[in-house]
Amino acid sequence: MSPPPYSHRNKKTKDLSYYLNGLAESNTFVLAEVITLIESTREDHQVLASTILTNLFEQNPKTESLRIAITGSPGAGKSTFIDYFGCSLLQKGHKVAVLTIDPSSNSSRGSILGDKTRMEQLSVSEGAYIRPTASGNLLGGIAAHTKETILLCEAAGFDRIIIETVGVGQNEAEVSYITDINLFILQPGAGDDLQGIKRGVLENIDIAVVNKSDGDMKDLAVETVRHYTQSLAFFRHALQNWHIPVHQISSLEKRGVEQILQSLDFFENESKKQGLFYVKRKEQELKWFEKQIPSLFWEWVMAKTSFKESVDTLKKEIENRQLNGVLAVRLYKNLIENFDWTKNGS
Ligand SMILES: Nc1nc2c(ncn2[C@@H]2O[C@H](COP(=O)(O)OP(=O)(O)OP(=O)(O)O)[C@@H](O)[C@H]2O)c(=O)[nH]1
Ligand SMILES: [Mg+2]
Repeated sequence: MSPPPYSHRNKKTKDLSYYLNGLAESNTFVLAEVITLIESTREDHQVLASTILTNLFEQNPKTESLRIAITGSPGAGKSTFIDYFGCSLLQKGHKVAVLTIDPSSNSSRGSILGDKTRMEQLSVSEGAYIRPTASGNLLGGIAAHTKETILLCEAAGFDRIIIETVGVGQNEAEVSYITDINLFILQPGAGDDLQGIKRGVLENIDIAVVNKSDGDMKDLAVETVRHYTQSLAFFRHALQNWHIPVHQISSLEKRGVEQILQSLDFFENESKKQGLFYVKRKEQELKWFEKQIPSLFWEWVMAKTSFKESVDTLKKEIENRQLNGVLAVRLYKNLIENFDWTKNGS
């Protein structure tokens, strides 16, 4: 998509209405610009980003979205699956945004290259938007600004938001703070030993997908589906009467996505009918807020130079064995209570 005509003017002339209109017109060039503002550490960018978000919040959302997490161990085929799955969603008339987090690179350049090769078809499709985020600024498995980026994509009219997470374990739980449904991708033979998969991971699975069911891995895939179906049957899902389905597909040969789309529709309708969808979204807002506080607070506190120096001194004394951890915590508490927080920037 090309930039709106007025973007060629001097950057300084870009005002709030430029960004809000661009989003309202589903302009992906403007969408990318706003996401960059949000990720920026410059204070003027942050002020503008806050104003944009506030305005978006005050407008009624255009579309009702579904936020989909794609989780699974490295190399399970998540990105290849998203290429196939995303194109199927486009065919059904959805607009698809994909937010990926690349563990291998801290520069977004590297990330973009990595994702373009795995999502070849989707990346050139009309109605799709792929945004890689380098894992430099992580909060668990998700980038600190992922939730804000979701809101922006929704404001730009994307109604299916797909988030590919990094790795396993902790991240599956993290991503459930910001998504409505979790598709867990596994490979044939994976998890023969289900004990090896952490409980936190299993608890967050809504739909399981055995990928790579092709070539000489087909038989093993059937076995893995059977194994998972049995094991997951013991799990009581928060959605009443939901038996976690285990689907068998090949993303490479583009076979099997129909059953997943059906499960997805059913899950969405049922969780809206039972109210779980809305309860979860409400809880997520609170959880997100609570999770951000410590790091934001720490950032603010450490920006006060003399406070930071005192903390550094305490650390140094612990290292030099002049102080132990227990005493240091007490001194730190004293420091907080007696510090003059009204002094600006000191
Ligand atoms: N045979 C076969 N190979 C697949 C299939 N899906 C993915 N692959 C291959 O598996 C490898 C990993 O695929 P990716 O899509 O990058 O996997 P990923 O889970 O996104 O990997 P990370 O993002 O690094 O965690 C690639 O070589 C793919 O070509 C499939 O359905 N069948
Ligand atoms: Mg990937």
